Amino acid sequence: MSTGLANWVVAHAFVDELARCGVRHACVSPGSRSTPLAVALAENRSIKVWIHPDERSGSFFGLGLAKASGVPVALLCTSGTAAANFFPAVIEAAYSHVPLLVLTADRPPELRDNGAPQAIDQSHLYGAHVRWFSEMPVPDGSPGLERYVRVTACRAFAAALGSPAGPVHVNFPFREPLMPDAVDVSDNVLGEGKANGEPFVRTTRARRMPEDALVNRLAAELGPPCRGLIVCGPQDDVRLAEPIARLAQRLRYPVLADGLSPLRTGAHDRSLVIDSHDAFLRDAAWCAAHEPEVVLRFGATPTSKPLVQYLARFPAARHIVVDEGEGWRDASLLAAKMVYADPVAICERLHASLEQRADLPTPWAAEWLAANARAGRAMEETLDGMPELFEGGIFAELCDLLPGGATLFVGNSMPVRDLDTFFGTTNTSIRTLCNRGANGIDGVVSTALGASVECTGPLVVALGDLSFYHDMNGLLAAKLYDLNVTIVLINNDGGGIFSFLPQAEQVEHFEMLYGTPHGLDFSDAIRLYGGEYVRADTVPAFRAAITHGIESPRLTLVEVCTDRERNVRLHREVWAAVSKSLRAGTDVEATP
Ligand SMILES: Cc1ncc(C[n+]2csc(CCOP(=O)(O)OP(=O)(O)O)c2C)c(N)n1
Ligand SMILES: [Mg+2]
Repeated sequence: MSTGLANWVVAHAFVDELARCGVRHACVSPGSRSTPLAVALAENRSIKVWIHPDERSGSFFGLGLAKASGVPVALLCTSGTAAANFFPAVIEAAYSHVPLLVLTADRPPELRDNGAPQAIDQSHLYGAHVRWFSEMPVPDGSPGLERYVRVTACRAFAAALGSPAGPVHVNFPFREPLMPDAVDVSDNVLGEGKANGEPFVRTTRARRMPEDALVNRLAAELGPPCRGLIVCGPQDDVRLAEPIARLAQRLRYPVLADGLSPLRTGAHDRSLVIDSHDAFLRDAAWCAAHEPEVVLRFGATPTSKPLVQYLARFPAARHIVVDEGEGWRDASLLAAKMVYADPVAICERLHASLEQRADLPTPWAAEWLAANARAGRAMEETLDGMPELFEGGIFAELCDLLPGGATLFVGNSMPVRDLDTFFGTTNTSIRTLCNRGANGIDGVVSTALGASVECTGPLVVALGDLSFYHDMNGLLAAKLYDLNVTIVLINNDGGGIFSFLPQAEQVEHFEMLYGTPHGLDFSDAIRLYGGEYVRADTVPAFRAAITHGIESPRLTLVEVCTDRERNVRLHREVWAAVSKSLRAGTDVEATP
């Protein structure tokens, strides 16, 4: 078999298996060495190819597709620094448990480490950030190779969907000529795929069901009347809302629901859901008077620092962390128990084995709900009294404005924090997403655009100006593929988050080192990519702009210009009003 044909066989067999396993999308960046795989992906009828000249944006776009769907997405690039440009998205996928199949083309061994062009050391390039690395052999047409390729593709797919899910790296050396002159398919060059269209190896993974003994032990710890809390951090699995809400109701535990958890929005029972904790847990006196005995945790570390600090005050409480992915998500070192089991199953089994508590309403739950109601009202009133559109108010508005089925993708820095503080709860089912694995301000535009492809409803992305600037290249995908998202650009001309830090007072060169103003006119950027620009400085203008953006078939950028220092003052005004509201009388306004 010629070298070109051997390359063709390896690439087509690998891609054929990915498609049989269920891969539907591939983000391909141009290059020569990757030709066999690029052609195989383009020729596969089950896989849609998305072309991204910039690998960094392309890999984040793939991350967004996989994040929104839960199905592994393939990335492909040529050899050299192209592969290194995938690194930020690979890291984010590793920490946020998103399945990615990272395929990098490489030079054969005789063209490595000896001055050959565009050759870097790609072996284990992403280090411990991938769930599995495999170095493919140089295709040489040897018997048995196709079988190995097919098994490896299935194994890579399975590893990406492991527990927890994450990125997998397969490095493909190809020798020239990269392509055969012609492929005579009648020669049966691809011989080994299963005739029934099944993958070569189908991996099945059972739900990690908790044993009876574990459920009974947990029920004994959680069941007796006590000051218990459920904390649900960032969690992309929307299936969890209903079972957690039902368990909370049975235990009468308040649920401290992160803005990135599925508990805040939707038709499930939200009567025990706490959404203003980020504001009222800043009040030290309130925290001191509300010591929990048991904390049952789901999802990643909460976005809210006040919540994390509140929990850390009480290390004597029994902290039970449920983590289906066998991780160790306990940065405050509080966990007394790590429960490695399917969280839906844990909730359902506990619900079934616990008696409805008869001694209720408890003052504990009532106090949390009352504080939540007071804080919520104080925030609303303070926002209503503001003459302008405040950064936090953007998220309160989006909670009211977004229709059912919409997705709100938020950037890191202040947007994710303001979402957590101000978004509230709603009966409308709105999905909230963020790159919260490594908290980067990179790749936000691309991840959101990728996610929009897998979302049925409209997608709105709200992000800061530096985050937008960081990934402006990502906008090309919106132009090339007519992706209709609405971007809310919160432009405070720099890094607004830093103005909340002690460095704002302590560091002489604060504005140069942290503020980093740029003075860019972003209306030009959005026009470059064929989008529409709308500026919104007031609440009514913002409402109209969002409604327009959602209805319009085009990419829309809604820019809200704010001032960093004033933004800090307004946040502090809100928090002061919340603290004051907690002390205004002792009546219980919401009973469980
Ligand atoms: C890739 C990356 N670089 C740097 C940082 C550090 N960082 C965190 S927030 C921030 C400023 C972000 O500014 P912007 O997106 O405008 O949001 P704002 O703070 O104004 O809300 C920076 C530089 C980071 N998280 N990720
Ligand atoms: Mg900013």
